[in-house]
Amino acid sequence: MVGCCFSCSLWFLLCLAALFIVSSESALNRYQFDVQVKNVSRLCHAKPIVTVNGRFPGPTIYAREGDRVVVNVTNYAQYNLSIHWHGLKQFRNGWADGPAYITQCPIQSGRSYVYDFNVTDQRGTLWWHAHILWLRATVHGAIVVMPKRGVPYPFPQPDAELNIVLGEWWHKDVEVIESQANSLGVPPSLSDAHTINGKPGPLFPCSEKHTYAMEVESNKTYMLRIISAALNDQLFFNIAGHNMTVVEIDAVYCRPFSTHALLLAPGQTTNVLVRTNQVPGRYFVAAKPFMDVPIPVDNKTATGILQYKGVPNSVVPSMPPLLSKNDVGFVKSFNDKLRSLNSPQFPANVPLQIDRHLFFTVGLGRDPCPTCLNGTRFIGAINNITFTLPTVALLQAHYSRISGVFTRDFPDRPPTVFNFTGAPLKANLGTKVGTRLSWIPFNSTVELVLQGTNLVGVESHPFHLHGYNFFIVGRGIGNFDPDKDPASFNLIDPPERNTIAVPTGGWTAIRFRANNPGVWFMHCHLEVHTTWGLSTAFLVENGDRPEDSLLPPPMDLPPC
Ligand SMILES: *[C@@H]1O[C@H](CO)[C@@H](O)[C@H](O)[C@H]1NC(C)=O
Ligand SMILES: *[C@@H]1O[C@H](CO)[C@@H](O)[C@H](O)[C@H]1NC(C)=O
Ligand SMILES: *[C@@H]1O[C@H](CO)[C@@H](O)[C@H](O)[C@H]1NC(C)=O
Ligand SMILES: *[C@@H]1O[C@H](CO)[C@@H](O)[C@H](O)[C@H]1NC(C)=O
Ligand SMILES: *[C@@H]1O[C@H](CO)[C@@H](O)[C@H](O)[C@H]1NC(C)=O
Ligand SMILES: *[C@@H]1O[C@H](CO)[C@@H](O)[C@H](O)[C@H]1NC(C)=O
Ligand SMILES: *[C@@H]1O[C@H](CO)[C@@H](O)[C@H](O)[C@H]1NC(C)=O
Ligand SMILES: *[C@@H]1O[C@H](CO)[C@@H](O)[C@H](O)[C@H]1NC(C)=O
Ligand SMILES: *[C@@H]1O[C@H](CO)[C@@H](O)[C@H](O)[C@H]1NC(C)=O
Ligand SMILES: *[C@@H]1O[C@H](CO)[C@@H](O)[C@H](O)[C@H]1NC(C)=O
Ligand SMILES: *[C@@H]1O[C@H](CO)[C@@H](O)[C@H](O)[C@H]1NC(C)=O
Ligand SMILES: [Cu+2]
Repeated sequence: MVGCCFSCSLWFLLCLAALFIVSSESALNRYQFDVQVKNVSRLCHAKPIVTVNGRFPGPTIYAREGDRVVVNVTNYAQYNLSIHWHGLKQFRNGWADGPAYITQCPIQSGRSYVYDFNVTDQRGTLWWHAHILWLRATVHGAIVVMPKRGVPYPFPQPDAELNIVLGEWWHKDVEVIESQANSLGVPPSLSDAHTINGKPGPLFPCSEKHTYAMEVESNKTYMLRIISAALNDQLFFNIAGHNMTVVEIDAVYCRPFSTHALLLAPGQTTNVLVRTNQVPGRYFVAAKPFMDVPIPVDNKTATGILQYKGVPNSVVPSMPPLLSKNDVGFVKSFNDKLRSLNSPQFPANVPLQIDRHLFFTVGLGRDPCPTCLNGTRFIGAINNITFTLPTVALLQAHYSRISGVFTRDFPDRPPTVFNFTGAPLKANLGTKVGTRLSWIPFNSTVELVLQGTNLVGVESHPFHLHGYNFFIVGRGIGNFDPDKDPASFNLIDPPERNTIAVPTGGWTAIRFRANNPGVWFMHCHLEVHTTWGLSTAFLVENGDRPEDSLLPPPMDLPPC
């Protein structure tokens, strides 16, 4: 009896061990990325664009949680270039993060660099993109991190999965547009189309071949992995006749909820389940911008088609009800529904004791520019500091103790307190220009309030932090009140993500534990604002132990 029990439980333990071995086995996923120029045709025009492996969008990276990913990026284009793996935490491994002049010097024409990283403790939909100039307009693609083998999703297993990458398309060369706008100090021209998997759809001319169609079978559940690779526009996304169940944001499972539309800021990802339970037919899928202030925006709608199998192409698809450009009511209710799953398996480890309180004003301004059109140029600033990229990568300067590249005195608070979101201050206030980093001791808990400003106008700024996810514990309209607002923070199940849109004329409070040593860029993910200097970086110190310290740089790290 005892023996039997013993052998039973031994057998059980062996089984468990076998299971553990199976689920902890990690694979090596190798990719070759040839960055090359290719002539691509859209909207009746052909133009050369920078691509990876000649594809637009580029190839998808597949991995499982725990895997190692090795990508040999070879640059055959005329531009210096680097690639960022957006949302991958790159624990101790900033060398593989990718933002040019932050964690590495760019890969020069004709050279290669091997990005080598582990996908640790995260799973879901992320993406990769060029992180220099405006090259990410065409140099981007999906990253799909599957759960460990044998570990199910915390929601019903979908019958199939599809990736949907939203983007923006310009007739002209984006690099010409960017450099002309910069030399004149004015905003660059708006995109000419939005795209769904690289295609603008039939609302645009010459689009017969340029419409993304996803064929589906009736009565199945599809998981759509939706990525916003747009440069300057936040996008609504919906499907005619079908609701979506949101299950994941920025590669973090969330509390599921049903919705008829989504909002994605540039850089964000959202996984949804769609049940194909409608009359077999053809249904438009639409992406159009959200903009709640009178700032010019590319207001055109990209469409794709959800096509039930067997339905002929002659059937005219039905259009979903389009949200109005400034539907702040929808945006608020959508954001209110976003919560962490906060299950025993996926707890929301929100920092409760805060070591460091940061208050950053984020917004636009104007600085003198004698050579510009109006004698001034648009700038972005955080705490009145306009970030300038160095000519030596910050991470290398930090690791090799090269002095004179940056200072670590980024202020915790703005120099002056004013009515941040009050009447527009049209005056040319000017900013300090510099490469100043916010210095954070290892493993500190940080609360950062991002406060929008109205120095030339209010606007929603989607902020992205490299190296970390963070919890969005609070947000509001107007000025953050440090005495009153923390009382309404959600410290139980706040959404966790890597990119968050600070509301127009308002603030957002985020929390994270600084347990990943290195230099981590934080910036507005509107490319136009990053270009203007709406960015900064955190310098997170090493811990005491070797395993809490930055790894040494790889041998092939590109030189400047
Ligand atoms: C791209 O295609 C257009 C139209 O077919 C053509 O005029 C142009 O020469 C091509 N450019 C290159 C670099 O192949
Ligand atoms: C990366 O690719 C280039 C071009 O194919 C090749 O020359 C180089 O040897 C590769 N690097 C590694 C480490 O495989
Ligand atoms: C990836 O994981 C392997 C195995 O644990 C380890 O040897 C390697 O150093 C890790 N690489 C990085 C870049 O963290
Ligand atoms: C430049 O100045 C003119 C005249 O004051 C004004 O109308 C225009 O809007 C300004 N342009 C920009 C980009 O600020
Ligand atoms: C889908 O399910 C509905 C309801 O269960 C059923 O009426 C319909 O026939 C099914 N359609 C197909 C194509 O199986
Ligand atoms: C979508 O959800 C709304 C609100 O719950 C509901 O009224 C509507 O009937 C749903 N539509 C479909 C096609 O299920
Ligand atoms: C889109 O913007 C253009 C120019 O900014 C404007 O003329 C047009 O009326 C707008 N269309 C819609 C549907 O808002
Ligand atoms: C800030 O400005 C807004 C709008 O002009 C005004 O409603 C608010 O009362 C001002 N707040 C303070 C503290 O002055
Ligand atoms: C920002 O800094 C500039 C230059 O030091 C100064 O003139 C300006 O008053 C400051 N603006 C604010 C809002 O603090
Ligand atoms: C970071 O701090 C937390 C809370 O004090 C502690 O539990 C954890 O072990 C620390 N992590 C490291 C790597 O020191
Ligand atoms: C590429 O980078 C190198 C080294 O930083 C620099 O000398 C060169 O001018 C850059 N080329 C371009 C086209 O920007
Ligand atoms: Cu911005």
